[in-house]
Amino acid sequence: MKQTLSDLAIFGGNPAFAQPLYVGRPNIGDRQKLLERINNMLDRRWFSNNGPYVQEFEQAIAAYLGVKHCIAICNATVALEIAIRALGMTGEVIVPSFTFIATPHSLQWQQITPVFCDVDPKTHCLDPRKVESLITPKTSGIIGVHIWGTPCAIEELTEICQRRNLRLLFDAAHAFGCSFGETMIGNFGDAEVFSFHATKFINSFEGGAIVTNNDELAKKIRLMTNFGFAGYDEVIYIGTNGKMSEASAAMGLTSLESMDEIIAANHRNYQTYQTHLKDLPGLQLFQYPEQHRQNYQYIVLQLNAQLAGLHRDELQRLLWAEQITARRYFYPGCHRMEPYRSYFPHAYLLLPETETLVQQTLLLPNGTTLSQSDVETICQLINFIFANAADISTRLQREAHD
Ligand code: T4K
Repeated sequence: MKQTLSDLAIFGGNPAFAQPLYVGRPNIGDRQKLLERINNMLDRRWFSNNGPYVQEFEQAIAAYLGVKHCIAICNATVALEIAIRALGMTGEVIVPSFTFIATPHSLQWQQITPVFCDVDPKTHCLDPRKVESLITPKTSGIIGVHIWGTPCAIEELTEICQRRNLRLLFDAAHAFGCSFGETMIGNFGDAEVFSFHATKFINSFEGGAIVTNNDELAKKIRLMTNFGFAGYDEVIYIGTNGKMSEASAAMGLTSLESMDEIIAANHRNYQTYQTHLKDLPGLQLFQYPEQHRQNYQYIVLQLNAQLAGLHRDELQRLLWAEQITARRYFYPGCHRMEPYRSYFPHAYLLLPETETLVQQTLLLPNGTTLSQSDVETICQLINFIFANAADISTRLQREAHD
């Protein structure tokens, strides 16, 4: 418990934690079950190319989501690239800039121009009211991102795409286990893409999946994922190698079996953060909408420096010194990263809400590796920092000048 400013690690005190706490610490699930699966895989000597674990993983996901087709992929970035290509997107595609760089890169990688659209400050997702003015004769589609697992404006984007004859893909990298009302994410647009990267609440070390209810599209995606092979020695399509390995699927299956416990841990931590971080000036904890199912993976703070008396970056430095590696997702915004900042140096003018969010958001650790007492310690620390915000900020600035 910190009593004076000198107790803060940044000013020479002992860090609150002996070991670093991370945003995106992997959940493992039942270790024995995983090792058993890996052993079976070794015995079978079948490591990739649509092996039994990959098939089981795909079936489990499709059944859980109530979706017709699931194609497991080596990661979500390649999954996005394949889905974009299979959907025939070309020219320009509208995307948010407030997302992980993989979203626009998956377009630019195949010479399609990502056109950045601003987000709704409440949901942090694409603002459908700002989408239509960005549509040009070159626009072939929209990629909505369910950021933090919150469904983006699915109905509005679907209506726009139907009316303007555009393809609609959802980057659901954050949204496995989440719903839009009663319907699971995975059932919307032309297709949706999940990530099972190590840092996601359900992980397959590296991994992703494309899900769709469109039979033709699913067939095309399967071919594209395996070089276009329709059988031995028969290639009927342009393709790449997007296959998931058996080891990844073994981890994915094991992770799926622990999904309820992982969500319960995330939810419990989220509620504890909620209880202890309310009423702090200038600080908001992102509220998950009650009407949808959530995985509660991301603990997203939004800090208004003027009201708090402390900038988000100062809070991040203070927390890192205490071994809490809070992350500034998605700073500085894709439009301010290369190659986009060179291509569109004035993009920020159309992205005021994104510009605010990238300056204000800070993510805190969550997941099964975090105990209740860890969360309470983090919250006590943040409360102490806020109670002394002005003094801390002054001292940080003075020390920076010394
Ligand atoms: N679309 C969206 C909206 C996404 O957020 C992402 C990925 C994608 C698409 C693409 O999905 P994938 O192609 O990756 O399947 C991390 C993840 O690598 C990335 O998957 C994720 N989003 C993004 C939000 O976060 P970085 O660059 O921040 O990773 P890194 O190495 O800094 O690690 C994040 C944290 O996790 C650190 O605090 C350390 C901890 N960590 C990480 C790994 C890999 C561990 O404790 N153990 C580990 O094994 O991107």
